[in-house]
Amino acid sequence: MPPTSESPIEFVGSVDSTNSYILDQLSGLSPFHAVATMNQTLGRGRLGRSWESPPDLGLAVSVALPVLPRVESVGLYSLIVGSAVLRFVRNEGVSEVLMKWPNDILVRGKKVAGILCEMGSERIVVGGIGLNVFHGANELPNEHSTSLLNEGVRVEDSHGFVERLIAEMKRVWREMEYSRDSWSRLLSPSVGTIGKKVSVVETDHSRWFGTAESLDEDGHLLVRSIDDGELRTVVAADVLHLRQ
Ligand code: BT5
Repeated sequence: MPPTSESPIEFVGSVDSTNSYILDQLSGLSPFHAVATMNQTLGRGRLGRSWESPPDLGLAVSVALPVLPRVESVGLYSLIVGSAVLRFVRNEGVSEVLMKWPNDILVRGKKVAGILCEMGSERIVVGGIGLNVFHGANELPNEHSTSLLNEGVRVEDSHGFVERLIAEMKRVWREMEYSRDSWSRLLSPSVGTIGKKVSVVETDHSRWFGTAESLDEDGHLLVRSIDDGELRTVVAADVLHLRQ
């Protein structure tokens, strides 16, 4: 379906990666142009990992987001998109949902959505969202994942669903555009990791433990190590929430 000026959402039957699709045609896109599919065949995650969305079960959406005045780090964009997805999932009727730094939306500890932001051009950042929608309990990709259906939320109209998601992104974008507050104050309330005991798994697979205290102005996570009490800046590692 071609995009219209009021609602530039392109629904495609199948695509390798909605992020790659948007990145390939950046120059012709208006702000908030979105591409969505229920059949993404080569979904990408962070750090070279993959995102699975079996046909007709998982939704993949990417949005051409206008760059925000004070935001240069891709990590901040990921948290801003995450805060929109968090609100959206809550509004769709899921309780006990939180954002795990830096890009996971979890329901009762299980991943229902993942976010991958990539810088596109000087004016556009691509916000990619993979959301598990129609998976039954036996169709989930692993034991750490869940879906909206698995959480009791039945989506009736996929198009309306994507429209509501994009509307939430636009609302969050407006709020961020006009706010003069620090990023830490704006985004910390959405990051459920803050205040939790965590295990930090570095990209070389080494692991350490601590308590997540706050965010810095680039969206990095500040974690107080239990080894030496030092406040360390976590930039690109994975974080696991530990039982409190
Ligand atoms: C992410 O990466 O969670 C970001 C995923 C972003 C996917 C969207 S879909 C639209 C757009 N187009 C793309 O090509 N990508 C974006 P990461 O934090 O690296 O997590 C990846 C890990 O999550 C995998 O290694 C698996 O362990 C797990 N995983 C894969 N598919 C999953 C799923 N459907 N549900 C839950 N976990 C999944």
